[in-house]
Amino acid sequence: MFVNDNAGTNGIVRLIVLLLLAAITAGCAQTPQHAKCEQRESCSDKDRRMAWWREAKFGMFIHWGLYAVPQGRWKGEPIPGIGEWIMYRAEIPIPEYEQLAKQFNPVKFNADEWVRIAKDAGMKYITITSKHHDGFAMFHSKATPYNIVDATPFGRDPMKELAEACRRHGLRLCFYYSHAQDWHEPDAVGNHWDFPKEKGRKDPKEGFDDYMDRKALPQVREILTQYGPIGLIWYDTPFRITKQQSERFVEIVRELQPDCLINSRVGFDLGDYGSEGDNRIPDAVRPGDWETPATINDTWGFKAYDRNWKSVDDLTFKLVDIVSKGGNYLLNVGPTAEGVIPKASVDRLRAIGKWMRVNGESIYGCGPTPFRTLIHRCTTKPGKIYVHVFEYPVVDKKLVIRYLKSDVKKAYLLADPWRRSLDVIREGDAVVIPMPDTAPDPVDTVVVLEFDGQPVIDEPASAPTASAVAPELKRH
Ligand code: JFZ
Repeated sequence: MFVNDNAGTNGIVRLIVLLLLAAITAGCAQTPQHAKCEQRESCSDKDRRMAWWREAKFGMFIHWGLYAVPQGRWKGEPIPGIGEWIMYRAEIPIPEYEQLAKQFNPVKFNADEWVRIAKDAGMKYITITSKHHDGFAMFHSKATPYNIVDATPFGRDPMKELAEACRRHGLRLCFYYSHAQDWHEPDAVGNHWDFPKEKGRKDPKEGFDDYMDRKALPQVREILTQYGPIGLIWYDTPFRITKQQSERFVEIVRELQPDCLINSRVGFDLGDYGSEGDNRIPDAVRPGDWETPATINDTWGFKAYDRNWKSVDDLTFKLVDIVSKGGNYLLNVGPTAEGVIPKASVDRLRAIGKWMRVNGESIYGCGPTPFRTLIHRCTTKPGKIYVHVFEYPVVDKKLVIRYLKSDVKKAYLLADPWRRSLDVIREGDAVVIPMPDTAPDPVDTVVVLEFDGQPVIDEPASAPTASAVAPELKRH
């Protein structure tokens, strides 16, 4: 049909506007995580700041402090609960707990070794406790002498050594800082055994602003100025603080290191990304930027008698499960008071690293599964689906991927260095791939499906739910 000039011009203008809009939206939506962009800043600012973290996917959490000295026991008695809470659980008076500093001499601490352990596991960042709830600074602080350089025979600043080692090995260093709870301070939150007025209180803490001005903010300033660029500040347990107080903890980071990320536990939903409840993995894909902080056994800080180490299978499954749902995995180790990461942890991290060196492509920078049904855990890159096969042998030596409408251009195993094409058979709504007799990877064999453009998924509303069809969920 012949279109008159005017309409044609309008049409072209409209088309250009639409294309521009589409391009802008596509730019922002490249990763679906743009959803939480704050109104104050443009989407691209947030995306730019988040980029390294979205790529990294896997980080090391380290809980290390004076609590590693008693390692879960006080006066000969095992204290239940997580190791770094021993002061609280055993209601240890401040003067007694302070004595631990005199015994803290981690002569075996070697920053390069720790960073290498993280790097060999395939982790891209390290988040370490610069100050936990016990109030003891694991870095050189001028705000209070209650810090590792001034109060221990060790006399070194491990955060400085870690910062240098991270720079050498190309990892990002990030700091945990307990901003609200500080059991060493009468004006902070938490210590009700030395300061009985604290017991049972629910209202915002009187005097908290003084503690902030005297200790917390000066120390956050120190960790943001003494150690070079910091990847993120991991605040925790924002109990009984006001929105204004949370905002000041945000502002100081923005002022000193505008690119430094902040986790949601700063309070009042002011962070850049969400930290899930500890050790919790959502049931389904969760939009936005989030991470699961989790321990490798049942404690964060070292406890001598906690030997409930998760298996390599379990840890690898959790990593894939989290990435397939759109999150990051922040996996914790608790070094000893000598400065050693327990061998059981190192062994497991090394095994994950072995898997990551072959299969890291299916983790780093990956988006979540395109499927609503989690029959297989899948991760994605543009034009690619990585199908993770934990259950081997697959049924009838075949991998069946249902509800896949698009045709697969090429399928291959990440475990195959030659990336030889696998047969792909179309059977109704499913794609069927005959698999080798024995598992190419005993932990998780990754099958890559390549497509022309983005794959189209067609899942009927009646498709079975995740729990009904994911045997690996039951296994772990
Ligand atoms: C906190 C700390 O109290 C703990 O010692 C450790 O550092 C951990 C990583 O974080 O504990 C929490 C905080 C939040 C939740 C659970 C435990 N939560 O939201 O479920």
